Amino acid sequence: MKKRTYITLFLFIGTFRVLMAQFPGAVEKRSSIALEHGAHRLGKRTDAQMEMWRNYGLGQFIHWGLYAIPGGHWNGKYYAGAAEWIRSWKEMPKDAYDHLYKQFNPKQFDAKAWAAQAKDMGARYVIITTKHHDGFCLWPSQYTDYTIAHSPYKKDALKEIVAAYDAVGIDVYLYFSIIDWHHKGYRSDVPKTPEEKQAYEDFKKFTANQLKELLSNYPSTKGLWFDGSWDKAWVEQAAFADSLEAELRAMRPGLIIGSRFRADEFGRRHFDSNGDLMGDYEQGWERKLPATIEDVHGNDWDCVMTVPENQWGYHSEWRGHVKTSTELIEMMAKSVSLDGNFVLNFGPDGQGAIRVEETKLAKEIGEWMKVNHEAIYDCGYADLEKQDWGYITRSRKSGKYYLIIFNTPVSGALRIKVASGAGIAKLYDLANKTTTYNPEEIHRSKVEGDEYFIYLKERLTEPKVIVLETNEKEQDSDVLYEKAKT
Ligand code: JFZ
Repeated sequence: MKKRTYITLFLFIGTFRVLMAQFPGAVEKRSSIALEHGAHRLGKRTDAQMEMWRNYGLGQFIHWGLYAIPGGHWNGKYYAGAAEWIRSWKEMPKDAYDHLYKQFNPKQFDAKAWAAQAKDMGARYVIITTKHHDGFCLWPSQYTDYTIAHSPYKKDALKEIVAAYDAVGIDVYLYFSIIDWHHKGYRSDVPKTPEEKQAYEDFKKFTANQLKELLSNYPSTKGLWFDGSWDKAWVEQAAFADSLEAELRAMRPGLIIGSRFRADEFGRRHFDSNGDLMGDYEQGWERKLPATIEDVHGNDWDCVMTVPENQWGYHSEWRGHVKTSTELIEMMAKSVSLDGNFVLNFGPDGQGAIRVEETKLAKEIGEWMKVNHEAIYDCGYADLEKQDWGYITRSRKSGKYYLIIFNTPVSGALRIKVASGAGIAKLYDLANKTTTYNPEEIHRSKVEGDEYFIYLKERLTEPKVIVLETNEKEQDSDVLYEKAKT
């Protein structure tokens, strides 16, 4: 290549990188292949229902099913996996598991108490397991007998849960596993013989029927949270899954479905062969968080999190690192600061009771949320330089910034860099609005005009929020929104 070509190329890449930097979440497209079953939309959804989802901040996950009865043990032996997977353990006789429904009679189950606790914690949406991998249905499905209707409990627990959460204003999303260990036609490997193929067709029809049944039985449902969609047999069903998704969306305009439902025609999951997200939000942040805004590629996303290492569904013996409420609050703050929602999992026991450890965490998170929810609800990525003392969120509605402080520096100086030329208008404690920091008194770096240092008088024992209002011209939320788009 000639020297001039090099220079042109260099300038071109330079310009491209500067342009990309304007859109922190933007991702370079890897290629552009014509896909029939890839992403059907580029960039975020802009409708009101998705905006509602985006603004939740905090959600609750509930894993509840037959696995709650053994609670991670069988015959006195401890199962080291996640408790809801116990059926797949060599020590667990399949037949014994498949008869557990005859014991499902949760005497302490009180949907209203669950909903009240979730409300008190500050959750604005709930994801509830309607059917996990074992295939047991928490609702009286007409397409199988393996349901709660045939348990001694008899009643429709899902209906009670949906009604209770609806009543307190928490939006309901239904978890549904494609994997179904109970259905005869279910396969993980691609079916080969004509008999197997026919059985799998029956399974597909059954899956579609159940999903339509759920949406028509529980019309207040805002979305579906899919799982167990990684098996080869299902990954091959790109065309079927794509048309089923379209049918479900047509049944309920505004329905929200994440990226863990279907693959494209080349077997790519979550992101299609062009690198574009399939579904309304990225559903791959499971028990982990993105490190930077670049990691989320300008998409909506949720993080689902367990308290210990060994349970989604109830495990009577928690092991591994058990997270504290402060750690969970930090994960929530980090999620929101990176434009995502944080969803904390609960695993009620076989009697339907939420264990005391989870109740305590919910209460502690709720106490913090009562004072500080403004920094979480309706907030997202702030587009200010990341600081080591914690996380910055910004209200999509008011444009206010929230400095959520977790680590007080030894120097006591909290650095903040506002948008160029913006200047600080107001700076005050969220918990105690009378504690204000006078911008004239806080040290302002002479080197860079937009850099400030706030000196805290106290050492923190819990995360604290400082509200920052700048002199930026009033931006409407569309402008804020545009910035995060790819
Ligand atoms: C799945 C289930 O197998 C599990 O029982 C639980 O319901 C959880 C919420 O979802 O487990 C997964 C799914 C995806 C990943 C990890 C565990 N993942 O993408 O890393």
